[in-house]
Amino acid sequence: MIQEKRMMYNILAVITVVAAVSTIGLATMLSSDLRAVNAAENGKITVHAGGGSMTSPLTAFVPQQVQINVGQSVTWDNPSVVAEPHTVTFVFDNKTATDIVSPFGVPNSTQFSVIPPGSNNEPLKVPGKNNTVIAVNSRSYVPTIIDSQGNARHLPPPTAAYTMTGNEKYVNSGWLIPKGKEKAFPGSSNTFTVTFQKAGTYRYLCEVHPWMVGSVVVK
Ligand SMILES: [Cu+2]
Repeated sequence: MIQEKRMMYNILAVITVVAAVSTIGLATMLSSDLRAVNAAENGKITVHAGGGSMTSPLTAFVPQQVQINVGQSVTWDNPSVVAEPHTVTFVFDNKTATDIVSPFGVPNSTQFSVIPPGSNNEPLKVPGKNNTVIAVNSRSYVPTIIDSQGNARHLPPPTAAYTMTGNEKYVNSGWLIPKGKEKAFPGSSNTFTVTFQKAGTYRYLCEVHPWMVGSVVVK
């Protein structure tokens, strides 16, 4: 009998904890949604890339879809509690799809020194190939535009702004890091603002978490 009572108490305790955790999670998501709505009401449309809490990070865009008029701008930020990077990446030409890390040939030298000296870091050389390293891809990390002719150029971080003509092949925010947490990712970005000049539906994804997708509907 006592054991049965104990089991009941245990089950009740588990249910209470699960309910509390769910409520906190829901409240976090709802407050993110509300922040986005409030931002839009002030005439500035903000979309959050990521968010959530330290133990339950959110890998999603909030809101996932926004609707704007031609000439309006959308700003993406990263409100994550941890220094989790996200990108806002429009791939209009599949040939311009890319990865966050990539192998690169180093024909002249493979001598790298770590910064700061003595830190627990080492560049990744492809096993068996001393002249090939794996490195972070600049076209993912740095704000990058590839125009209709295929010419790539970078925009200056950390708060790049770009006016989209609608003829680009690739438009990427670079790695968005929560403000104040850039130490682990020097030279990364905090926000990315795009002004849309042509009506249409613009879908984008995060290169770090490819299941993170969103869209901007321009009327
Ligand atoms: Cu992401």
